[in-house]
Amino acid sequence: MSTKASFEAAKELYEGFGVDVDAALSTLAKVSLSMHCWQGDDVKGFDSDLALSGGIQTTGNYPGKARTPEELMSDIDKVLSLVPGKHRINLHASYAIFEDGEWADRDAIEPKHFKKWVDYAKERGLGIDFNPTYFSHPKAAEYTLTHPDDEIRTFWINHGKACVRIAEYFAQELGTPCLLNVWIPDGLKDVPADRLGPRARYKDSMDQILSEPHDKSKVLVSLESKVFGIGLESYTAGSAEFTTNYAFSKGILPLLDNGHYHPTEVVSDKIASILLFFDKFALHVTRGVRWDSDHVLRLDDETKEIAKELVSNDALDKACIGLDFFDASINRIAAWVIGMRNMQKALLYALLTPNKKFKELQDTMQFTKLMALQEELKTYPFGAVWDYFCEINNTPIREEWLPYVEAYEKEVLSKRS
Ligand code: RNT
Ligand code: ZN
Repeated sequence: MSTKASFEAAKELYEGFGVDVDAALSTLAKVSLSMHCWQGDDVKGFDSDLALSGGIQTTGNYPGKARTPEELMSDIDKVLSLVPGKHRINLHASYAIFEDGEWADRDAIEPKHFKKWVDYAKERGLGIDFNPTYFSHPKAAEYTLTHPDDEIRTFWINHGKACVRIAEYFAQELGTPCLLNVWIPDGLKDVPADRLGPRARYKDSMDQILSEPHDKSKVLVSLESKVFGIGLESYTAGSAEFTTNYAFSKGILPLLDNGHYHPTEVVSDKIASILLFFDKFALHVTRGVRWDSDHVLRLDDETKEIAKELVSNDALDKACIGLDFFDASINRIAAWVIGMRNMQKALLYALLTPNKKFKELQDTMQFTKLMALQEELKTYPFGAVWDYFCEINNTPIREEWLPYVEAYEKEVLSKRS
């Protein structure tokens, strides 16, 4: 049976269940995901040869990682050709591109160091999101925006300000707002003597960064929380309470990374509360396995539940959906493609749910019917609708994307040493 014929049959079933399938497809086509550049090179960047620091860790040494901007751009192209829809790329400051022996430290980077990225994005019609890089740097050996030494703290404040200017440049050049997400690793391995001091300094540092003039409709600043990092198990200055309260008080966005909470806490349950108090917020969708391991996103229950919260609460316009994982143990292009397609599948799955009808069942306390229908919906022919979405968006259906990655590995990746 053709993809179209299977789709038509599936559509009939979903419509019988009260789902508008055409609306689901057109809504999904409009969702741009922000694809993190750092899956391509194990979060290495181009501004130094230092090992990854900040309590985060990539594991594995699958061959073929991108070593240059050209390689990374070519890899991103390959991924985007295998993912339906139009997306955005998410860069870190450490991916500045210096030419002719030039180099600038993090506090002195300028828009011109990202011109090649802008050219790249313009040619492809992509938006760019951005992140200051508060790790993998000699001055980030201990603390950054919470540093007790004013000189070092000022260096990192200036880095944040430089990034505000660069984010505005991206937004201006590309005609789409740039999400500028601040995450710092600052914390302690062992029981703190002072929990307040570092947080007070973090607050002051953020105030100073935000005082850098910028157009708030173009630069959307977000603050990402975390519960712990490797070697920073006992205390993280940027905890969930710190970042959410700070974001609320300053009118910036909170960013929720679903690897950054206690293991039984779920971001899917936090979204509704965020929605009641913020106009916009950001997500790093990832998969933590026992810890903030940043495994490749699978189509698992929590990913589906996050998507359901976004869709059923009409929040697709309010959420900046970014991905954040870095797996060096498998083909990195495949890792990206799997994660991106899974986020889209989760959204489609949510869009193919009669959310309004289910809410009504909840409100009228028809819990038996609700459970029965929720469970039956799980075996509806979702795959036929997903395949059709891929087909009409000119991307391979089902596992047909994999041979393209295998060919790219043979022709391109295997030649990188
Ligand atoms: C780290 C945070 C942060 C980073 C990236 C590289 O725990 O999740 O978002 O993963 O900025
Ligand atoms: Zn993150």
